[in-house]
Amino acid sequence: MNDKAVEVVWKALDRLAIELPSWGFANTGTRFGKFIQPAAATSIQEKFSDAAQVHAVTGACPTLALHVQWDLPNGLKDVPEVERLAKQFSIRPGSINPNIFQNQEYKYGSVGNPDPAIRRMAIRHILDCVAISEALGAPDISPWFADGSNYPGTQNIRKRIGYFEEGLREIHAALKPGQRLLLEYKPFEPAFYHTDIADWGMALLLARAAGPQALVLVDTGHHYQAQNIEQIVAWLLHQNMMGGFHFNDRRYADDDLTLGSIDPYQIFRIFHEIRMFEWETQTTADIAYMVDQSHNLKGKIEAMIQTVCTAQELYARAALVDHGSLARLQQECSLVDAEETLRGAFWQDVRPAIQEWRKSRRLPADPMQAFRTSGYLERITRERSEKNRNTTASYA
Ligand code: RM4
Ligand code: MN
Ligand code: MN
Repeated sequence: MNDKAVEVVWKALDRLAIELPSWGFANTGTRFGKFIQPAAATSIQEKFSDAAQVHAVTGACPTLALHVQWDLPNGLKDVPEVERLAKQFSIRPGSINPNIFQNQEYKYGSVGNPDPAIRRMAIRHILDCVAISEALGAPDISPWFADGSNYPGTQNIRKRIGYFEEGLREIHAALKPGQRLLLEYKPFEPAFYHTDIADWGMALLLARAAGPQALVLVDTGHHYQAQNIEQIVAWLLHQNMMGGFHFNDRRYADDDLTLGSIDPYQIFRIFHEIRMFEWETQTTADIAYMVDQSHNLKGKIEAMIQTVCTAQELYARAALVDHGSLARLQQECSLVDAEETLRGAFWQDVRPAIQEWRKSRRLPADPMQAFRTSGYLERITRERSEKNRNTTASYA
């Protein structure tokens, strides 16, 4: 790789910040049971501590996404504790994730529930999240709605659209300047017949109905098979509606696997759309790059390091696309040469350039190796295994 290419890679890496999910460090499971890891985080303090380890070896993860019900069970009252941990571990609180899917009340939905009292409960919770976001100076609130129905004819789909428009408008009215409401879509699970916000179009229309500070969040695992995700990203960029990502990979459903493990070219193509947009418009897209993975067999921290390094590699490769010549080749409809321009960047081995970047930033050249030799995993395994042994693994 020539010096110019190395410079492009370095510049790209300097810009890429990736947010880690607090829940990605805790024990998670499948629909059939949990497989408990002795080193999994059992408290918000341990989640901050683990995130700090990932940041220490990668230098790319300054923020931690928080799930309010799991991480701030007492809501606003827990803000000082979160601030204390943020300071202690030098990790800032990231996006604030409401939980409108776990309480018994939400059996038939939250903001789309036919019962006005339950809709009120859900809206109130999200309004609390807006206040928490403000108090923490963490401007993004990213709700994911499990709302939907499981059998045809059992719910009035249009009425529920109305409930969402109304509820989201009220939530948007509480936003302060700079705060953003990122609406995540998902076509299935837990609802299997209809999901109230099933795809990017529904998320976009609801965001528009809510107000200008509402944008769309793309979780890479939340699509139908074979859907062209980079085209969705291109549309959202074109509409100025691209708010953020939840990165993970999937083979079948919402598998939450580590990024790029199944299809790295897909993630590369997404990054390419963003870089091409930025090159054409000479702007920087204000996108929150967040990880949402919770695979239960790989070690939590190692899985996170793997995802962050993969994101860096694929982002660096996307940065290597020669936008000027690609634009010309597209204009000329030189199909093979245009495609080869893209593929040529994809097949570059950027790892040596990334290693040099890491060294120049006083980071370990090999983050995984650095983590493995740090002794951290052995220490937390000793400290946490007793607590984790007492965790329920069964859903029965
Ligand atoms: C959903 C979605 C949300 C995440 C929950 C736990 O599938 O991806 O972002 O918060 O899972
Ligand atoms: Mn998600
Ligand atoms: Mn998901």
